[in-house]
Amino acid sequence: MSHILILGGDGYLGWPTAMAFSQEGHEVWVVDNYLRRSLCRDLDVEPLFSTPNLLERVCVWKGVSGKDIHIRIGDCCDYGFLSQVFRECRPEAVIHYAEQPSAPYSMLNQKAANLTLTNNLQSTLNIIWAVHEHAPECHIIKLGTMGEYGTPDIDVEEGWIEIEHKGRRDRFLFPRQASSLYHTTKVQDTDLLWFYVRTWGLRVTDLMQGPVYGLSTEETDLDERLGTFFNYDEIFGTVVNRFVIQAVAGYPLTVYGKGGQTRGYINIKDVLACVELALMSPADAGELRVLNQITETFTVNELAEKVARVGKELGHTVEIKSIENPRKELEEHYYNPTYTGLIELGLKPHYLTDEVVADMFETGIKYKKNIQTERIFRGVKW
Ligand code: USQ
Repeated sequence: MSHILILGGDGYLGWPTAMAFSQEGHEVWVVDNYLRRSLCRDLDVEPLFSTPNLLERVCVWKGVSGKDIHIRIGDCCDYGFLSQVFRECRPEAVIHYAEQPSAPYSMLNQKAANLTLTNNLQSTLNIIWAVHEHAPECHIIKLGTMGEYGTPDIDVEEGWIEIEHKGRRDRFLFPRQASSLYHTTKVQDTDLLWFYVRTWGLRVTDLMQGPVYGLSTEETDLDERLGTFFNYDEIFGTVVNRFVIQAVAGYPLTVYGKGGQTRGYINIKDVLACVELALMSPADAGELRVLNQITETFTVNELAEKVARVGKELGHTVEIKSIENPRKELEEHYYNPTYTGLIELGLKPHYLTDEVVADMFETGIKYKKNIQTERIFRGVKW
């Protein structure tokens, strides 16, 4: 049993992670400042169904599981607050989800850009310092993104690449070229972590995650009130989740541009499994371990076709509509990432089967009356 500190523990991934680790018998501490909730409120992009706040969530969890989760409401950018949490919790592992996670949000305007940059880098720097000062053996598990690599015309390696130059060889972080300010802050996070790994011998795992889909985990399924934050809007919703809700609402699936954009995807259940695998076999002191956290790749067109086919089988009328791409990204490109590290650690993937898509439809149908179609597309352009 470990002391685990989950930063950003109210979010789409944070809350399911907290329950999963609590269920495993770990002593779990959750920190959040409700940034995601307040941004959603300000932009009028509330999730598909409302979720209780952390105080209520931990009470429901206690009732369902008999287990305690400790919560602290505050901002990881406040070093005094974070230091206090580290002193109380004495974590053996810290899981860092405490970032502004949306590419479109980061490109909305100067204020949003500033918030994204400041929040993401300051929180990472504070975590590094808190580990250094209060828990130097603590394993930092950091949510990075596959978007750090971009879509280069060569195979994407798992974090590192050997380069031979003028007859000499060395190992470097794989070249990064992000396509939004949000993704750029993740590149900068990695640079910060790598600098302090070299300097102070920290132990760090950087999980390079692709877009996540789904909303069902073992623990969220125990009680409706334990559900996670599920966005379907353009700002905070990821593409598979959006397509399912669009199909339920009878809104043509919004394929951006040619739809040949290829990404690596992962089921929310596998996110929890990957974080647990990283926890169970920590990085060494002085190691920045990078794992590509995806289980299969799809083009946007393939995703739209899959959602449309399953939707039609379930009796929905589903249209696919290519719209002008609001983003600057390649719409047709080579993409061949390596993602063997987590499989070698023991990951047994849950793939995007028709059954999984059909289950997502079921939830969409249940909350259909809450879907507000004007939230689906606003055209945040860059
Ligand atoms: N897309 C569409 N139609 C839509 C929404 C998205 O065609 O209605 C396309 C996008 O243009 C993009 C792809 O689908 O090519 C994925 O977009 P997304 O919105 O699902 O994902 P993205 O903005 O890249 O960001 C998400 C998470 C982020 C995470 C990232 C992993 O919000 O936190 O880091 O996925 S990755 O994409 O590998 O960088």
